Amino acid sequence: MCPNSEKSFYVTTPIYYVNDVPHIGHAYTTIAADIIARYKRLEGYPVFFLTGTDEHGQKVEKAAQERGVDPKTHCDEMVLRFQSLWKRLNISNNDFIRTTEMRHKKVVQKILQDLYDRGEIYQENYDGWYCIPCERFWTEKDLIEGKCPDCLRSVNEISEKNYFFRMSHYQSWLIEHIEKNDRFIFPPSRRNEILGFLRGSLEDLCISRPKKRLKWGIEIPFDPDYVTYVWFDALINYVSGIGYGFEKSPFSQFWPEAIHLIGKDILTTHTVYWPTMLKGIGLTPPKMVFAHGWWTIEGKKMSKSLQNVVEPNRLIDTYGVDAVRYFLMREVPFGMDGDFSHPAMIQRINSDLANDLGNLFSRALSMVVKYFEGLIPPPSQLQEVDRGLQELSEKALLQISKQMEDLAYHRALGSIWEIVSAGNKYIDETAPWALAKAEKDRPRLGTVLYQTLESLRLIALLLAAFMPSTSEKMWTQLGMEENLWEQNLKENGKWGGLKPGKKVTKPSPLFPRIDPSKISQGA
Ligand code: ME8
Repeated sequence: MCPNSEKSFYVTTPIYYVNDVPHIGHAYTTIAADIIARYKRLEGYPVFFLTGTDEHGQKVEKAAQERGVDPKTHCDEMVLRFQSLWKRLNISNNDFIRTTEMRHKKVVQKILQDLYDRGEIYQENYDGWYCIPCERFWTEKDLIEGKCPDCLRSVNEISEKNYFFRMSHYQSWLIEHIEKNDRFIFPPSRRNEILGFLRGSLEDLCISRPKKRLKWGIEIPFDPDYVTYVWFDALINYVSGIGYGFEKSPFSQFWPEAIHLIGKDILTTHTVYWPTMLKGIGLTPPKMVFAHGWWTIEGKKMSKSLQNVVEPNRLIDTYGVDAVRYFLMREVPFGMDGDFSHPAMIQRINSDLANDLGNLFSRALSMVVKYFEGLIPPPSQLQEVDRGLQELSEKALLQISKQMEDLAYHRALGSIWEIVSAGNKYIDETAPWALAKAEKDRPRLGTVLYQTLESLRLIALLLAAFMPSTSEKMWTQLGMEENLWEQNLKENGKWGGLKPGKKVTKPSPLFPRIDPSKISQGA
């Protein structure tokens, strides 16, 4: 591997609330982060990938109360559900941060004290409204017909003394920062949304809750009667998770190279609260906040009952990990809303995975086993059709690198499938089964099979970030002895890496076809 020592790459997911079990929405963001982390590692970047859980606040406290357990016990149980799902989904995070950990609490308190000492925090009466599901404060004028403007659920009236962060001071700085850095908020529609929001006046941010109301939080270091507002606590995970304030931590290498992947529901907290908090303590904002779209389930908003229909562990049991990862990234352009349905999933598996990719792989390998005793034949005397496959693959490789830079996962997969289709077309055109009939055509048959297998080697390399287990399987069956994860896309992505003379293995189907009648809608 050739490390790219100039730049580092840091990617994060939101830290998920542990009031409930993980669902497909959580899986979506985490898979997306895993894909870019794996891809960047294959490009030679030092990568840090952080995910974790958001464990404080009223929502979690309430969930624990309803179960009749104390909040910490509740968190300790729920966090395992997230961690075991990430294992099953092959998530390659470098660390997992829990906001109840001491390493996080210390950083939150240090930042609060720092802001207080700089005069950025003051105390005042707060009269307003609070939405527990969103853990957000609202003023009277924000409400829509007396309800939370984000989720349209009931809000609770609050009137109490609280601490405030002088967020309003940073309004013009923030607008300028967003305008100067056109990739800070991505995609551009989200950037416009925030610039629109910032045309109104930005208020100061209430960052505390009196302990008499909420105990489950991080104590404010300069006033033991209060805990920190859960969003102020949570956002800090992005720097506490890489050791901000600690010597010899990854922080100095990875900040501010961060890309925060989030859903569009939490855009304001990440693009308004977070950069102003960072500015307040003298840190540079992250490189990018990418807000993806929202999944509905068979046309409906996700609810408790629908969550069961698409419970991630059940989806993995039914379809396999890589098919789930593939579907979520291929079906919907990253950034747009999407709809999950079992028929759409089955269609993708049967057509893209079993038919296009699976068939190409097993056809090519079977012929090497049958006609060359499994030994990869050397190529000789390339014809135009052979060079065509090579050129198309090389072009796709360059395209994919640009598409991944924009996190355009569906397009990158589209480019990989251009190679898959070209491979299938190449086999149809060169008709190796006909070449096998005459001894004199052996060298030509060898060339055709070498070219096909080489395109499959590139496909395995390019698909590795998206479908890690499938790629590993393809890689070993193609007789590649080097560790797939130590490859470098630039060097090993060049045509001709497949070694003649190496032994391939008899193919086992990569993706068995799924009979739709055997899958109940409840999966
Ligand atoms: O908001 N479609 O946590 P959370 C797509 N703790 N993505 C979805 C989704 C859906 N239907 N539902 C959820 C929180 N998500 C805070 C974050 S970060 C400092 C604190 C994903 O458990 C999406 O990434 O409510 C969304 O932003 C996140 O889950 C919200 O997770």
